[in-house]
Amino acid sequence: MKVLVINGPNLNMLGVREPKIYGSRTYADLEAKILEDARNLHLQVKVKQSNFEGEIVTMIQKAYGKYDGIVINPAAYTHTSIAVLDALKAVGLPAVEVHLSDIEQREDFRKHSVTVAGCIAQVAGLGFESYREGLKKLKEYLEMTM
Ligand code: CA2
Repeated sequence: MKVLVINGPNLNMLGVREPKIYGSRTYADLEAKILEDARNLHLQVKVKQSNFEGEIVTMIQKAYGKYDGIVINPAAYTHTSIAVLDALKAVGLPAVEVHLSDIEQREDFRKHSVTVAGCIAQVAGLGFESYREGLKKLKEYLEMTM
């Protein structure tokens, strides 16, 4: 099973500031952890990051026909991007939305996710483990449907 992991804006800044919310590990640590989890789950995973909404839309579009599913942390675009939502709906690939922090317990503007409507599930608040749980949920879904 081939899975594309997409990380949105500012996640490349992990470990640089706000360690109380996002932890002190870096983006390189996150990528390494996702790839280790993927190996343990016997998934073929590619990890990508972009600070640009249109680039994320293009990543989702290009995943069509190449990957079996998507794990996505749209970061701030979670709360605003109908373009990312439409791309997820357009390709129709099963997607799981993940967040490091528990967005429901933060500022009001973070409580609502626009993009989750294009996903089969959401995992939030588990730090780096949110990605492992997201990969697991996606694998379970693919095993049921493929
Ligand atoms: O909790 C999450 O994973 C978020 O998707 C992270 C986003 C935020 O906009 C979402 O509301 C929740 C932020 C990405 C990282 O932002 C940083 C900010 C300061 C220092 C380092 C990273």
